[in-house]
Amino acid sequence: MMESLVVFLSIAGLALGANTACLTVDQIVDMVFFEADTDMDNNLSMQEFSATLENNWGITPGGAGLSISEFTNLWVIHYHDSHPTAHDFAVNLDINNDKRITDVDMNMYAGIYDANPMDGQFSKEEFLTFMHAVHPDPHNAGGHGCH
Ligand SMILES: [Ca+2]
Ligand SMILES: [Ca+2]
Repeated sequence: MMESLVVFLSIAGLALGANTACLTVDQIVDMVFFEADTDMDNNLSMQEFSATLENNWGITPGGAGLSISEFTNLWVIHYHDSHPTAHDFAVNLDINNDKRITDVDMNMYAGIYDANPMDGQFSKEEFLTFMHAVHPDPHNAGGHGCH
């Protein structure tokens, strides 16, 4: 609990402290887990994943989800990527290519990346693999644009 709080505060400090502070993909994943891993077992159950999608992003089962630009704008506010980086991320997330980010996309990605083991939850390692694969950030730290 304390450890997560300290991680979060240091990340929040980074995010708020300076416009030039980029979050790495690893730091974004830490933030996602801080917000979404409500039982703090370092795994995102699909219930936890669905709850954060619904509460933070308005992505509900069977719902309309977000347009690419809506998702991009929300992502920039949350995680301080540059607009082009966030936009490319949104386009990659739209795996069924219907120009919307919906639970269909999220479920497809969960099906791909909940793989090691396939146990109905995202370990942090699985989520990192997912984010590194889908986020346009080159794999080196701080390598992407931010605002
Ligand atoms: Ca959990
Ligand atoms: Ca889609």
